Amino acid sequence: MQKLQQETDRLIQTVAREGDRLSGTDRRKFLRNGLTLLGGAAAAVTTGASAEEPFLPPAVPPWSKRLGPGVVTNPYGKPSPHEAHVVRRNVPWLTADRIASISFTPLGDLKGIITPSGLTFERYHAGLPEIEPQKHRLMIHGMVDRPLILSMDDLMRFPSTSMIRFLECPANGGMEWRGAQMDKLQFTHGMLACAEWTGVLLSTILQEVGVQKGASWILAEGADGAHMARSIPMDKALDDALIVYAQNGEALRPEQGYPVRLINPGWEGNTCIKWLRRLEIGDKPWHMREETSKYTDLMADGRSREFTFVQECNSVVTNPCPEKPLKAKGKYWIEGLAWSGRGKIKAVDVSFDGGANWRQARVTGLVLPRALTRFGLEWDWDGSPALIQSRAMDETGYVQPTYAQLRQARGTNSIYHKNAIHTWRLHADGQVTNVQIS
Ligand SMILES: Nc1nc2c(c(=O)[nH]1)N[C@H]1C(S)=C(S)[C@@H](COP(=O)(O)O)O[C@H]1N2
Ligand SMILES: [Mo]
Repeated sequence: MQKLQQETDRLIQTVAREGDRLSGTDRRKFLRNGLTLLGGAAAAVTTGASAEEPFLPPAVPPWSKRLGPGVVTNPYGKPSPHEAHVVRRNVPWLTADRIASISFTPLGDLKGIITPSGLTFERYHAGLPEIEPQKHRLMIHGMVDRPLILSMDDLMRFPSTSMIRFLECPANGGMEWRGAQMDKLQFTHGMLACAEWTGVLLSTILQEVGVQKGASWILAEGADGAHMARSIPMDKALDDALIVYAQNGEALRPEQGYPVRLINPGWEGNTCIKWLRRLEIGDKPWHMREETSKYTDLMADGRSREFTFVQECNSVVTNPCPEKPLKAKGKYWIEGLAWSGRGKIKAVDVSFDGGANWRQARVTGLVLPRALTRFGLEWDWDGSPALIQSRAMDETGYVQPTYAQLRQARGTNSIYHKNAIHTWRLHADGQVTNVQIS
């Protein structure tokens, strides 16, 4: 940093000095050519003549010499074309086809804690249904006094609330149970997003229909071809489950369940039924396909755990990562994301030697319960190889386990709920690869 500052100061002084000496055409020529007089590397960074060369001030780039297009060129704004690489991606070999598949959030390119709606991972069991909102209805029935069928307009008349919460598929990182399989952060941790969700608390709707005595579970069912359905305990319904119609300030995107979905904050993304059409109130769980053959945890002794709803405390370093290698030795802001389905993140430690030594990172920005939380710390890279890890602790005191601890508790049959401490190997050339060290 200091070196860069000194170099910049020197260049600016030289420009001022040389510029003063010249006048008229000479001066203009000098400014146009920027610092070419300095020769060598400095000259290469001044003219912008080739694709990689910056326009070092005071050289004036072409975009400062003309008018740009006016307002409403993009009636709905899009990212800069230079950010075209920041997109959702899928892994073709992971699923048999794209209809029942998953795409991943590009975590390495994101800042702060909010995932842009258009980059939120997608998970479909039967593709993306095209729903006409004026024809869509949400039915609430079963053990209730006053069953209801709500239109979207009806739903919007109930008191509305917003919360920033993460959404994570419990299969996130599931491929890593078998060793370090995925080559990018996008694929090791990208079944993850965080948004401001707006809608009506499920408890508000339950009050309206009048839940009968003895009711203890709710079935939420989607309007997609899969009719995906999950049983939700009444406690969660009365706590913070939200019937959501908006994400990050605008209507839900079709991919995320337009026009209405369920969000169970901090719980398996799978329980957050999209394209929500039916809520049935009952006195026991339904044991649907997605809670028996899938979304259970097969333990070492052959038994399966059902209804493991909570997404436990987890974290990952997002810079550096395989997509964001380091360019040269020197100072960096090492950062990442931490989250816990049980509440707020309390602390995050970072190791550069595979867990032998730990440094406490700074938790930055908003710290919200069941939300992605940013952490970061300064690190002076001396150019030698490193094993970079992060280890998060949530407000309940739970600490993210090592792979050895996780496998000891859970065996190796699992797919879901992998939250072990992750390791990036930083190589001497700055490249980063995915490794597992116990
Ligand atoms: N109706 C319906 N709801 C669904 C799904 C689905 O296929 N159909 N997929 C579930 C799964 S497995 C996950 S992880 C989340 C993903 O939400 P997202 O696609 O908005 O990221 O939605 C859940 N809700
Ligand atoms: Mo999922």
